[in-house]
Amino acid sequence: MSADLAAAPEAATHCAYCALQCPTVLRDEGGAVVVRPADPAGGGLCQKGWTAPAVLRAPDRLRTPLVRGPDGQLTPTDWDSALDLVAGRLARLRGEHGADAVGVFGSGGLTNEKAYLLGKFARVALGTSRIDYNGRFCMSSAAAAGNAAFGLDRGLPFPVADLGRAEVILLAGANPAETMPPLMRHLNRARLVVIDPRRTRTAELAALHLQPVPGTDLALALGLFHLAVTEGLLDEAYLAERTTGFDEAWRRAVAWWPERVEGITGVPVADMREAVRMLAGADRRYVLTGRGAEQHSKGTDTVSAFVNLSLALGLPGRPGSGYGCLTGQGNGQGGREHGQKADQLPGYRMITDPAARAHVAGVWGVDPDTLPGPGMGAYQLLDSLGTPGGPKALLVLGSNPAVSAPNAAHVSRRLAALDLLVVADFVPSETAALADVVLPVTQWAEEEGTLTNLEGRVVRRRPVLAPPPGVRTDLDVLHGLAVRLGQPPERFPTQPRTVFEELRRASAGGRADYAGISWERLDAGEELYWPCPADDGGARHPGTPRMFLDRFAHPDGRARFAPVEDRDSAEVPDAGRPLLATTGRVLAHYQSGAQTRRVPELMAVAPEVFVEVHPDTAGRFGLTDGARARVVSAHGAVVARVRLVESLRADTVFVPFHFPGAGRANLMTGPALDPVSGMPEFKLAAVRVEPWSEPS
Ligand SMILES: Nc1nc2c(c(=O)[nH]1)N[C@H]1C(S)=C(S)[C@@H](COP(=O)(O)OP(=O)(O)OC[C@H]3O[C@@H](n4cnc5c(=O)[nH]c(N)nc54)[C@H](O)[C@@H]3O)O[C@H]1N2
Ligand SMILES: Nc1nc2c(c(=O)[nH]1)N[C@H]1C(S)=C(S)[C@@H](COP(=O)(O)OP(=O)(O)OC[C@H]3O[C@@H](n4cnc5c(=O)[nH]c(N)nc54)[C@H](O)[C@@H]3O)O[C@H]1N2
Ligand code: SF4
Ligand SMILES: [Mo]
Repeated sequence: MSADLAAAPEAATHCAYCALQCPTVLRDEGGAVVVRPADPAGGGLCQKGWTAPAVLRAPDRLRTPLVRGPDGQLTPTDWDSALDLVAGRLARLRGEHGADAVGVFGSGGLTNEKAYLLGKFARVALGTSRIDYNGRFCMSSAAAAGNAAFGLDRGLPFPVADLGRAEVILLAGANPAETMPPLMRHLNRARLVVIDPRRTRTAELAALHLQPVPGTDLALALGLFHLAVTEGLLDEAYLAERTTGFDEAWRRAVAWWPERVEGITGVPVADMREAVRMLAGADRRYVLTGRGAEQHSKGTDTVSAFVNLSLALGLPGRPGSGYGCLTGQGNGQGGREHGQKADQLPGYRMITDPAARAHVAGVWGVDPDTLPGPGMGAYQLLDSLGTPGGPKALLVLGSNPAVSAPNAAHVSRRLAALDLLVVADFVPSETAALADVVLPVTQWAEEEGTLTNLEGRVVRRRPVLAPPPGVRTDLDVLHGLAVRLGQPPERFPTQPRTVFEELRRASAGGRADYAGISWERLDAGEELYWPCPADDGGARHPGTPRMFLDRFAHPDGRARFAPVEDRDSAEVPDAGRPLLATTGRVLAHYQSGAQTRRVPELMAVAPEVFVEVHPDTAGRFGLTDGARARVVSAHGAVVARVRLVESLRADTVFVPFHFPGAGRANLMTGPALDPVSGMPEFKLAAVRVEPWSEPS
């Protein structure tokens, strides 16, 4: 067991869950962990943060490795037997079918150290190209659009606190009042423009709520851009000095005049005009996107269209204004920088770039030619499991794709078709339940490391509690497997700090440069945002809270407009499936619910899956408030309790995705992907809704 896990009775750390990474103080009170906000005046914690310690002592917490026995049951075993078995079978599959017969699925919930070591494990110990992670399902469309526009992808290229001084903020498809409640203290001074088909708690706080047909944000953003031009609201000096590509983008957008856009989106022209005038008329203003705009088969183009709008008004790279994406997972930002993404190496380097390969191979002490090439995105990876030529084994760390991946029935079948599914988790998730080997790991309050929050700031995770006997860290698991696969032990360190030191070197000179960030500096209370290059001639680099103030990260220093146009979504309603289903979150649950469904206080508030339906729609389809219904798409059906919501669009229904079994929202989502980012169409399925009663 790692020495770093010798825990202190009180520890300053951060929340277990989302990318806001609220600072907390944990106290071990005789084995019961009590959490409190480190900065109670500064926004506190949400319900999930307050109740997170319950998961540490979940009655079904995994405490011993499990191996599926001849009787088909998961049976307790010891660590050596479990690791010997996994390594032996991985080596055999690799020997028989080649390195790509083994796949790896990571997570934006993993610390920087875990994400880094997981990528290294895949490329070096396994030699496989088949690695990707759940961040593909999260902000990958915004990342693709951000890289194209700015030459670099940091979700918020400014501190969140800057939002507190904004006059106007446009939120496209984000519901922070439920998904990041403490963030609202930074948003409540601004006039908000909220774009959401539902009248969410965030929309209720808005000065202006645009309520489009789901999946039409691209048209809407084109319409807003069009109005910015035709109303004479362009920032001409900014366009000339700081951007390229306006003419081509405008040549496309010219066809998206407001009346046409109203016809597609249902948003009145007057409201569009009001939104653009509000944004253009203020000094300090932001355009922010969330998953509602991004999780579509045209998500990248949709974000690009919102970036175009923000560039037209001169916002990015200007103090007090900007564009940003509200990244979601605890390490949603760091998770995409250290090499667990199919096409990347640490430092946000591209795996196809010979110089990047040479640098990282040098740090790893291997020949660059032995590093595999790019793999495939998360959905393609899951879709290929157990197919001829596809991986026959999969190692999952930090994700529950049986619930959270799109086209869930199909994905569950693919997981079941594997020769070997290995899941490291601390609770028996729905994916762990399908596994051949389950490895019990530590949780946030029992381990140490770093995460990079939604504003690109690196925060320290610190332990307060010793893990239960029988439980190991993810780093220990990777070390144990790597050594059994013939790697030198020192190549896979188990001390997070040692891994971080290596990560600094591997990221040095890359786009996400952490070389100047040390645990000493973090522990001394410095707030360090990447890029933070190594000390330069003695002066410590201060990190980069605000990016792009002088130049964007493209070689010419300019931001690029993207020439985008609207197109149909993959899901189009028809007579048999006349409604549009969309999905998302509720305050009380986190993601696939594997953690929060184990917290009694949260289950009391949000016990089961529901489908929000407008009363008129309910009347049309014979649905009753509180009764159960089946939401049926071309891909599958979800059973959920009907909740009538007067403020919803009549053509739209909404299902949260936190629930298991027949209540999985992803039973109805399909396999369509964004062609650039590989993002699934999580936010749209053409459906019908019908009354349902339990078969007797
Ligand atoms: N309570 C809670 N908080 C969380 C999480 C959680 O699971 N639970 N997860 C974290 C993570 S990983 C993430 S990524 C973030 C996500 O944070 P958000 O992006 O705020 O969350 P979502 O609920 O997925 O989507 C936001 C809104 O998009 C709307 N929407 C649906 N379809 C469309 C559409 O076509 N267009 C537009 N404009 N809007 C649409 C939905 O109605 C929803 O209100 O939250 C983080 N915080
Ligand atoms: N329909 C629909 N589907 C969606 C979305 C949507 O809006 N609609 N949103 C998508 C988005 S944005 C996201 S981010 C994904 C998230 O969905 P998932 O990838 O399934 O994320 P979680 O539910 O957080 O799953 C994390 C699992 O890993 C475990 N875990 C947590 N931390 C660690 C760790 O450090 N190590 C290990 N080994 N295990 C750990 C948890 O116990 C849990 O079982 O869902 C996506 N799916
Ligand atoms: S907002 Fe996010 S980080 Fe803050 S307490 Fe809630 S879940 Fe935790
Ligand atoms: Mo996410």
